[in-house]
Amino acid sequence: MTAFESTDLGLQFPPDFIWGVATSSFQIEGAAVEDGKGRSIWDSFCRVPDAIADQSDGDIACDHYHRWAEDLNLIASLGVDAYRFSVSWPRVRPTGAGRWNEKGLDFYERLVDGLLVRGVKPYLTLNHWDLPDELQSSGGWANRDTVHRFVEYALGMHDRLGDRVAAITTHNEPWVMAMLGHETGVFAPGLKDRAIAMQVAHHLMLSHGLALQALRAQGCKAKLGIVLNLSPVHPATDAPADLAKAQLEDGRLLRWYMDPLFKSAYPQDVIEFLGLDAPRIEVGDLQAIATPMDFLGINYYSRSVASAAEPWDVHRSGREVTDMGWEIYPEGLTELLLRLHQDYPVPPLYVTENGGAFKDQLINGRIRDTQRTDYIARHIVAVAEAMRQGVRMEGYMVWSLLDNFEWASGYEKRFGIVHVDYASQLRTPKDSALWYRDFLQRQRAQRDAAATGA
Ligand code: GCO
Repeated sequence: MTAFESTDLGLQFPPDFIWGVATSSFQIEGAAVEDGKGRSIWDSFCRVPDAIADQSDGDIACDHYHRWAEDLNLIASLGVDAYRFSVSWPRVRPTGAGRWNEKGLDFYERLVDGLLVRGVKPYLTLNHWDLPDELQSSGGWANRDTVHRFVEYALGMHDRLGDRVAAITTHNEPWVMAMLGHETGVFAPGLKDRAIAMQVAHHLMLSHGLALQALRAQGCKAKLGIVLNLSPVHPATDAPADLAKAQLEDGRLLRWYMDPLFKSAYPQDVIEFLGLDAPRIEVGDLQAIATPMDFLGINYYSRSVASAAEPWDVHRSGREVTDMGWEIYPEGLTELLLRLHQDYPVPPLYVTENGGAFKDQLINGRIRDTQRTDYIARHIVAVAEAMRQGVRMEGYMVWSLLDNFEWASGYEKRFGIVHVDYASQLRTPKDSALWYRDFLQRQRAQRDAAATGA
């Protein structure tokens, strides 16, 4: 038995702390060309030979577009407070400009209303990577016009759902879209050009700020924020070259996004490193990016280790790694949250994603995924430790509700707390889901007992 087979971590979170589960549109919805949906850059990228490890695509995925009601029942059965999902931009506005697609909008209306009747708060993300393909043909995020198309999209979704969602996130992980999509090219749209990648990063941040301003001008009541993937970057050794590498990586991963959001400036050391690859910035852009937010979401999976000579071998630390080959390093989450709290005037923080891929075995209808439970529990403890040291935290969400399309890894990596049999689309809650449910039940019971003074 692992330390966390018990549901009592000896922790009591504040009564209004938000517990949730997260997914994203492209990874679960399927129905790639149904009801008027346009193609996204991920639909196209999946057709590039060898772009996806198992040569799969998002055409069916978890078939959530049709099974949404069953999935909402699953979510409700876990007893979570919130569900973080994303809207597929090309489903609601097929070419990213011009005509809106009523059937696509209806789907998200059903989803949001379905959450509300089940007592679950909708946390809506506008951009979890599936940009309309049509916009990519005119340069995608590298084209400044896309910034304005995004603001229109944000306003359109606000018109439809702004009165019912608890929170709106502009972008999920701008670093991933910019760097993996445009510098290393392992994600859609698959470009390999640093200057383009940095311009994309800037336009993503600019569109975030302008969307916030436009939404507020419309009287938006939902909380507004952005989600960043962040990690502490540790030098492999104390050698000056490793220290310098760690400093630069920290600049490119964390400060490149946090500094403009909270200090209205890009980090000077990174600008110098980029030289001619630095983005074009217009007057007023940095002020727009620094528009105040109601929350900041952090996606945390592992730490990062910088090594100047050769790539860091993750097995050197002797720690367990997940099926993604990511080192399990929960104390890195405490370290990261404390650092954000100390270095920046942050709004309340959420862990908007945290979880692990492991090799699950379905035996007699049961998945004993103790490693995943252990992973989640240890990271919840890490959040509690940050809070004990003074960090303002508002919520924690598990990635992911369902096994799903794990981008370039296809369906080979399973992050769900609920198992999906892709042939039959049967959902089976894993032991980690049952643990999470019981943990939340216990939190609520303690909360109620405290409230009645029992
Ligand atoms: C992410 C993505 C998820 C991934 C998860 C695991 O935001 O990086 O939101 O889509 O599936 O991070 O790699």
